[in-house]
Amino acid sequence: MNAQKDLYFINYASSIAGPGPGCGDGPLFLQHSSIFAGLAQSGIVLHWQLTTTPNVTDSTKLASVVRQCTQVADEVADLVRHKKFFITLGGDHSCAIGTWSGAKQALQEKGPLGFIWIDAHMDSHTPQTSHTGNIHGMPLACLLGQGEPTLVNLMSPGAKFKPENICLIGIRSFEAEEAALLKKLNVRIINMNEVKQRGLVDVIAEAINIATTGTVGYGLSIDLDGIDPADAPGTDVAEPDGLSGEELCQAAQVFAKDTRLVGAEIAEFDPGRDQEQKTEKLITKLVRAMVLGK
Ligand SMILES: [Mn+2]
Repeated sequence: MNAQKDLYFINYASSIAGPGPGCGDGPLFLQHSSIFAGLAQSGIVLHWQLTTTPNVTDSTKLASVVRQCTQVADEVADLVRHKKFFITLGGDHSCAIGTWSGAKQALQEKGPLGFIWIDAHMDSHTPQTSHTGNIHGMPLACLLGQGEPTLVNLMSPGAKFKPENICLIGIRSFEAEEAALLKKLNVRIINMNEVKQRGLVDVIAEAINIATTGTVGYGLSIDLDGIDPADAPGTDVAEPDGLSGEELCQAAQVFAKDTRLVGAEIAEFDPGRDQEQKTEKLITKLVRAMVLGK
């Protein structure tokens, strides 16, 4: 009989920073999914800590993101301080601003935090470069200290990560301005072509090395659109030719044994676009792999 593992969830049930309503339903859909509940039979004790949603009192989209991300950040900071492994469920990827500002807050006195970003996109726009104005295209830039000040300075002033401790994986769709920002900051980007050449196990090993060199721990943010739409159709901004869902679940087993990983995030699940519960099942499998290593 294996020991049970505790897992703490934070639901960012919001799509206010994305292109449409879909992914805001993702977190509560998973909380009430019988497939996802199967994780309990695998030996994971599921703790549902917090759900944030847009509120009629939010004066603007930005105000809503700031309020919800602050709630997420407070909860994450508390969990990280108590060494409780968490997963933020999105919702659109603006949740990353809250999740990682909170993790940074908790580790402020200990040292720097590293970061692995798995996504089809760079999410590295600023309000000046964004073509859509959607904040879900900006979280990585915010976490690097670039963009809207209220988001950049959430919980603490400025960047939450050093560029040299960040690695992006699976990138295949971006605008020139984002690529220019990340290039200027010298952030390591492992695009989809390189993943295909080397395999995910190898590139994740490199990413962990980047995220743990001179840091006290690291975070992992997974946008489901990083995965091929054939394996994870339940997202709002699908990009063809992505990561194999099966290969990602295999490779993600490495995280279960790595105590330097402080927590993770799985964003952009739109249950309304899922087909034959493929994405729902894949998220469940991914969580099991990351937490139990099997
Ligand atoms: Mn994203």
